[in-house]
Amino acid sequence: MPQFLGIDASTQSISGIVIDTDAGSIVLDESINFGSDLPQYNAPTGVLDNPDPLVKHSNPLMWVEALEQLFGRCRSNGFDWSAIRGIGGSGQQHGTVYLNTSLADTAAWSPSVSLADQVRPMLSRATSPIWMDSSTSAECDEIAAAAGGNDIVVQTTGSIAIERFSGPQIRRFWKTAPAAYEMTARIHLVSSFMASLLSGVDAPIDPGDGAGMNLLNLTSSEWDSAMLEATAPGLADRLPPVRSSSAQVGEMKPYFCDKYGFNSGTPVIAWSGDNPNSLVGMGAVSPGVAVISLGTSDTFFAAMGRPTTDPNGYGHVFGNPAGGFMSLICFKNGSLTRDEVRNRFSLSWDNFSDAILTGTAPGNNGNLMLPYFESEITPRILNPSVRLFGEPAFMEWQDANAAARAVVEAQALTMRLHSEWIDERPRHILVTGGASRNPGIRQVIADVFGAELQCLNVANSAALGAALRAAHAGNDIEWEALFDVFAAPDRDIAVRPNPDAAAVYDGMTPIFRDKVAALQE
Ligand code: XUL
Repeated sequence: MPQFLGIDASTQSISGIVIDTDAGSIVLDESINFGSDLPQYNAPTGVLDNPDPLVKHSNPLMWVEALEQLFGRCRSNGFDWSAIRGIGGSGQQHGTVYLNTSLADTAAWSPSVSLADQVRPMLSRATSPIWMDSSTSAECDEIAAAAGGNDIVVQTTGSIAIERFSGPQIRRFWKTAPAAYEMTARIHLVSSFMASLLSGVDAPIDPGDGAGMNLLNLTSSEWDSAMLEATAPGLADRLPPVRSSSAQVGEMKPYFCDKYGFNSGTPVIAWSGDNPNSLVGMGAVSPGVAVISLGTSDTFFAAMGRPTTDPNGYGHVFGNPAGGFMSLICFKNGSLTRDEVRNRFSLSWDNFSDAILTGTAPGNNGNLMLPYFESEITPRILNPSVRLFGEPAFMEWQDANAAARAVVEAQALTMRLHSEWIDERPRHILVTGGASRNPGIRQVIADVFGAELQCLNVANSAALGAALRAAHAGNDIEWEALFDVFAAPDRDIAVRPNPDAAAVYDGMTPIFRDKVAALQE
């Protein structure tokens, strides 16, 4: 019974999904939460406290320890890792890990010492900037200027220079800690760092995640020497190579075989970013369907026939792990923002859904929220601000029903506005992520886009995509065969748009856009 493991190293947790391709079933779905399972790291949502609200870092040792907990907990619960025939992975995008040695230089790790203790002395930077960080505006300007302008940066890399992308983050490290930068032998993404830990080689970066660095030339799929030069000195020597998403990077390191029972020789496939993995996990690797992923960040993405770019600079082009390209737009105020509103009124998720579906109607009686509890990526808002417009009870946070609908309508309207640049209009939209289970949230998205929404049975499409990539790579299993079994939408929960809502949202979209523009001024 061939089984394949997909691991998702995300902002708030590390999860593993195991698929059995003969049985056509998921045989393991387990998660380690940084807040509840690793409270000693003081990062309940995976992010370390920092006095500067624009700085968002995590502790890479927390990720290492969570990986071990995942393997250890499943084994204690009786799961047999020796059945695994291939391992793929997914990492939160853009985050960087700084090492004073190449991971390939490490001697055999001792199974009697924790991995975190063995990795600690290898770090040349104790913390890792992650995708939520927006502290690098100056570095973005410097990189764009050195490269000849953002028009060139976007043509070359698929995105303008953006605060959370790895290149600007690396430049800031070089500027603020030049001695530590000098001592840095390797800079990995979260994805390639995790793949390196498992395989004991310096794992490459794939074009799916590599395109989120402002360093990869999209046409050649190699590091772009002009972008490297514009970013930091000596960067070419510090980056791992770029290789295809389906490349085998190595075999499971003896440390994991001895300690947790993996077979020696188990292939480790190149890891990719969480959004490229989700594209695979949703079975959406060909143009024509769009995916909305509702997680810590909300994202909107789709496979692209040709790599067009966003004239407003918000959207990105990444490598599609199944070949070609994908679009991506990222919204930072995702699940934590929905939670803020829900917690304010002590609503359960069922109450939250009922508030939307039975307590309010499309358009929310004119009540409208700008829900920027955190600084925002799309649209760009560096000074977080929450604004309420409409009826007095709503504006005084006294109307739970209107507040629940307002936050979700604002999120969906933002997605609609900022996805208009993508060439292919989706035939339908697939939704994934924790909040895709919520009927009220699903209905608002279907209504705002005027499109049918379909859901999968698996909430964590990034981990599933990583497992599917492991099954596809080198195993002669076609994508379509895998998608038919593992990524078939659940027909029972297809959501049709309410025909009366279209006119309401057509009218509301420009009002919302103008209020956001006023906030940005
Ligand atoms: C994508 C992005 C986020 C992270 C979340 O560009 O920044 O979706 O990948 O893990």
